[in-house]
Amino acid sequence: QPIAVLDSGVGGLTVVKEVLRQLPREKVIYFGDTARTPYGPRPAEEVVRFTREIVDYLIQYRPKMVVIACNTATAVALEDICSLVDVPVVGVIQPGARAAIGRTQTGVIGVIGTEGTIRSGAYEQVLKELSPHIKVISEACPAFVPLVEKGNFRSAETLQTVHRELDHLRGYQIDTLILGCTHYPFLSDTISEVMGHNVALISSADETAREISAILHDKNKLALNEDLPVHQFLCSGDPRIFKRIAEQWLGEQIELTP
Ligand code: DGN
Repeated sequence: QPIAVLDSGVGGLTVVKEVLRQLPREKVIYFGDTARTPYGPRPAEEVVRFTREIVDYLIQYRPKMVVIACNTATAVALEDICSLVDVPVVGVIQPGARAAIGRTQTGVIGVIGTEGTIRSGAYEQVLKELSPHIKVISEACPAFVPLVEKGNFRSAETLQTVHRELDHLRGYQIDTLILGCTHYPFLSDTISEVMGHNVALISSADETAREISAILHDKNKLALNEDLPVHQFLCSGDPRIFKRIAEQWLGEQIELTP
């Protein structure tokens, strides 16, 4: 039984990469909605509808778990999807928030994400529930996802864009910055350069993979097969761009299901 992973585009591949590293025996089926990316600026109802459509589609592969590897969709659709399917559903917000609380010394946590994620206040709510005195500085960075979807991870344009969006965050005492969008780990070198290397970057991808591992372990659902699985990748937009970015990021050839 595979783990179903979905995102608005290539961002969820940051979660997949960590899952493959931490759980090499697990088979993944991935759906990137590259034809309708970005989700960030879309109204919440629309993101909920798209997420439902994708989960409805993926469920035919009989996954043992559904991972919403998109912060924007997690923020608005997690509860809805939990009531829709009868397998565990994992979002990307709780794991990153928990890791950030564990890491901060100054008590000031920065959160960057899409407009949809920041507007929802989901991180702020979870962080304050975990630790009421924490100070949260949130910032939407709408220019980042289009850069990543073009495969533009490290260039003068990327550096300039990251400076423009993040420079003013350096005035606060942020020592921990949550990359609250699964696309952002593609830019983490540049983000770290701009924020300063003493600011810890929390990737929701790494933390979510740990959570997936813990849930499968608890439920005794870890894959035990001897052979390494063949993963399946699907996208709704241009398959060539998706394949190029996926292979570059994952460091291996992938099969793209038409
Ligand atoms: N990867 C999605 C997220 O984590 O929010 C965002 C992508 C988008 O569509 N803007």
